[in-house]
Order: sequence, then C-alpha cells, then structure tokens
Amino acid sequence: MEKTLVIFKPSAMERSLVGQILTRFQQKGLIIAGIKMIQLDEKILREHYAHLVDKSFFPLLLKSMMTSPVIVMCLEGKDAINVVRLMTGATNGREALPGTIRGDFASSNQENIIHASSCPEDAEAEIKRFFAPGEIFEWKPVNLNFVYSPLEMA
Ligand code: IDP
Ligand code: MG
Repeated sequence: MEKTLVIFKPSAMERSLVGQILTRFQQKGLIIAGIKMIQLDEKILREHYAHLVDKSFFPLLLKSMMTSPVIVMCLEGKDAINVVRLMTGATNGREALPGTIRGDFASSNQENIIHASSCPEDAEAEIKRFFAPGEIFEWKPVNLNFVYSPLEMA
C-alpha cells in the first residue's frame, strides 16, 4: 500500500467543493490516513513549489494559495500516487478530461482545485512537509477485503 498527499486548494475551499471531492476518493476505496486544515505561508509554499519559483506566474500562485486556509490530506491505497493523479487530471482544467476532478470542476491552469503528489519521492517529502508522524494513522477499514484481493494488499 502506498501513501500520497492531496491539498484542497483555496479554489476548492472557496467554492465549497471539499465534500464532493472527498466523496470521490472514498468511493474509489482510498483510505484517509491523515487530514487537517492549515494556513499555508510563503516559506512552505517556496519549498512545496520549488520547481516553479522562477516562473512568471509564481507570485500569483503564491498569493492564491494563501487566500484561505487549505485542507491537507494523506490518502493510502494500492498504487495511490498514480490512482490519485489519474483522478485529478491534467494541470490545466481546460485540458483535463471530463470525469477527472480538474476536468469536472476547474477551468483554469492556476485555480485547479487540488494538489496531488506526482511521484513516490515527492509523496514522501510532501507528507513529511505537512504532517507530523503522529498525525498519520496506520489503520485499515474492516471492509478492505471488498476493495482489494489479498494479492493486491500484499
Ligand atoms: P500539477 O499541480 O498538475 O502537479 P505543476 O506543474 O506541479 O502541476 O504546478 C503546480 C501548480 O502550479 C499547478 O497545480 C497550478 O496551480 C500552478 N501552475 C502550473 N502551471 C501554471 C501556469 O502555466 N499558469 C498558472 N499556474 C500554473
Ligand atoms: Mg506538481
């Protein structure tokens, strides 16, 4: 089982989309390993978006990500990083496929509803960035045998 990090961005918070999106992840069978509401600041955003600090849009992205509190969430499941990225869709909401979260809820490159970790190295660093060890719970719902076969849970 693998863990990944999701952030409900201010675009999800302001547009009251958190419940609908959380429902999608739960319907898929992903397990909530950690969840909390926080206010992002420039320091943590410069770390989190280090690959974008030189882009012309970075100041606007920074401002947007600090306009409201966000909800950070750690999801667990088989191949969770890839599964959540597929559910998230392309970065630009106008290019994201219908049926994906961004495809269904976003019409913007910047205001694209959620963040989702893109690879195992990023997921590990991002979970550490936003959660203390005691805030991540190792638990399994009792019905997990109806989400995965025993071979898939190994
Ligand atoms: P991702 O969120 O799909 O992984 P990244 O390239 O890692 O995409 O970019 C991080 C975030 O930066 C995006 O989700 C989006 O909010 C913002 N962003 C990326 N490219 C652009 C752009 O060209 N214009 C405005 N914002 C952008
Ligand atoms: Mg990214």
